[in-house]
Amino acid sequence: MSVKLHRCSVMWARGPHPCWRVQKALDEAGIPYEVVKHPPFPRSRRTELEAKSGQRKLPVIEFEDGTTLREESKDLAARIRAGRLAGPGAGPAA
Ligand SMILES: N[C@@H](CCC(=O)N[C@@H](CS)C(=O)NCC(=O)O)C(=O)O
Repeated sequence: MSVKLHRCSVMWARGPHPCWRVQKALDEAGIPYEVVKHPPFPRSRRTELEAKSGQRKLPVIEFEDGTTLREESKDLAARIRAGRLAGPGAGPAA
C-alpha cells in the first residue's frame, strides 16, 4: 500500500503539529507515502483539497484509488500505528 499525505507546507513544524504527527506515524509504520503540500493559510486556497476530500482541513490521506481519509490527526496517527489505515471505513483494502 502506498498513499499520498496531503499536508501543509510548514515542513519544519514538529511535535504537536497535526501534519507532522501523521507523517511521523507513517514513517514509524514503514508505510510508503508521497507528500502533497498545500498552503497553510488561507483555507480558501485549498480548492483542490476540497474537491478531493469534501473539506479543507489537513492532514488528509489519499489512497491509491483516489479515495481520501480525514480524521483528527491524533485519531489518524493512532489508526496508522494500529495497522488500521486500510480497512473497513478507512479506505481500500491493502
Ligand atoms: N485538530 C485538527 C487540526 C488540524 C489543523 O489545524 N490542520 C492545519 C494544518 S497542520 C490546518 O488545516 N490549518 C489551517 C486551517 O485550519 O484552515 C487535527 O489535529 O487534525
